[in-house]
Amino acid sequence: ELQYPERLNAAAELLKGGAPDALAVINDHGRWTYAELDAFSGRIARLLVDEHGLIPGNRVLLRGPNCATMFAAWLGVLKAGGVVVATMPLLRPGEIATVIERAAISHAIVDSRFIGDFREGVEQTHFVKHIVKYDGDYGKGELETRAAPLKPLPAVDTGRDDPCIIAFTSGTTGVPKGCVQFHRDVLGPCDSFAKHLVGPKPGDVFLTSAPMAFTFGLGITPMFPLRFGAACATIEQGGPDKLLDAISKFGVTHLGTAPTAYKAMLSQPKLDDALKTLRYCISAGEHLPEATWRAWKDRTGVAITDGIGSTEMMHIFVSAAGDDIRPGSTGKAVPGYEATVLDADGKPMDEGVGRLAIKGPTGCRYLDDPRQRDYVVNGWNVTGDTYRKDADGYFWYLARSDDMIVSSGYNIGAPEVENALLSHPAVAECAVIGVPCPERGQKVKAFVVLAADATPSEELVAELQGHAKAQIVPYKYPREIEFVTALPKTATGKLRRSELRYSNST
Ligand code: 3SK
Repeated sequence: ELQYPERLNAAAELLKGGAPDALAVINDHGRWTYAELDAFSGRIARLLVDEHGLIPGNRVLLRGPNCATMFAAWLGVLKAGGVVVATMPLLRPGEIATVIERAAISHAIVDSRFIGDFREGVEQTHFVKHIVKYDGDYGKGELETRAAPLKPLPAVDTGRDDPCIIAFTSGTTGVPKGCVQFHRDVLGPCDSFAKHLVGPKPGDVFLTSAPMAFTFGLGITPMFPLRFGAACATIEQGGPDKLLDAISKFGVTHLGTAPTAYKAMLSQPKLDDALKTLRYCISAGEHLPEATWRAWKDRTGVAITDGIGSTEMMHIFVSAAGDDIRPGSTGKAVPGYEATVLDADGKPMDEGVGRLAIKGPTGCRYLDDPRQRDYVVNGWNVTGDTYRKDADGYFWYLARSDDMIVSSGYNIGAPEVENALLSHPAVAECAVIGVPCPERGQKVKAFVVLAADATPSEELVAELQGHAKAQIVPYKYPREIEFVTALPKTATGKLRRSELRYSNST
């Protein structure tokens, strides 16, 4: 069990992870040591407290891509005892207004390139009294200039159970929910998943395509590297090409990104250069198809550590690394967590198929939301995923609980069909849903984004159907295939099958 002292400030703890002159952040604009990040975040805390009247518990919205200034702002808010609400840089004004209202934002620190939409969002609300702009890491914006002459504020005396983050879910299934995390919840994933499965150490360089607003990204940079004295590399946009460039440029050793990015990087010649330093890969955010895991291992020699986590639980709670990996399985409960599957009556089973449920050092605390009672049941955090637990405690993903297709009485997990299609070279991405069917109740339909060199045709439909039948039990093959140019996704890159279901519901 993870034990933390009653008085705890997560930012101060993280910054103790590295030697003062060790590298903490690196990007196209410069390098920052632990001492510099500590001082910069202390000055931002001073600015917020002395000049903007921030008191512990105030909620501070952050808006901008990952960079050293963003990390310093995040640490600065925590040092000041504030509560960070990091937002996806691409949120639209109406979505920003929802976050502002729900989280009762009083202060905001905004990258000046993203200020327009932000102000439009603010105008729709009665909150946000203080807005400070910064310039990414490009130069001397308002935040940097005003903070520069100030004396760094030491971290205020916060409690381990004081809120320090409100993270909004990405909204795959409806209105985003605000998840409240305490100071100890920032350290928990570092001291469970990161410590036991990843093992960061000084000299390592971490990179992610995910912004801090997605807690998967927040863990990869800056939480995990800082806790263990390693460094964070940052890029502003996380496409496969940019990831590969950054890996080579900054000597990245540890990468955390989504399955689609791993698949896309496989076809890039730049991958060879990246492999000079890259030695640890983490995948989350979506189920990692076994085909992608195997292709990545064959091409790079690196066995991706797959994991499932949630914004509610802060980070990954089921995973496996190294020799413990069983290809196709997400893994076992991460040390510190207990994981089970629940039967139809909500009872934990030793093995079998059911809803994945978790207990551990982190847990769901929705901000004023009745959906809390659906997520936490009898002390278990009940995820929306259906898994099979085997006798060895390994969890095998079947589907999001609402992605189960029932056709002629057979249960068909959408990802299983997607995995089969993805192993065909003509398929770049795909999504599978059940659509109404008079004979079968539902039938399997696939939406396919073709690889650049493939052309849609009736023949290709038949070929893909035949390919699927050869990979999985034939009754699961997609009876209908539609070629599309893109799939609907959330801001964090999760597939929105619900949107496809909605537009195919009649
Ligand atoms: O989607 C996931 O698996 C995940 C992982 C870590 C943190 C947050 C999330 C949603």
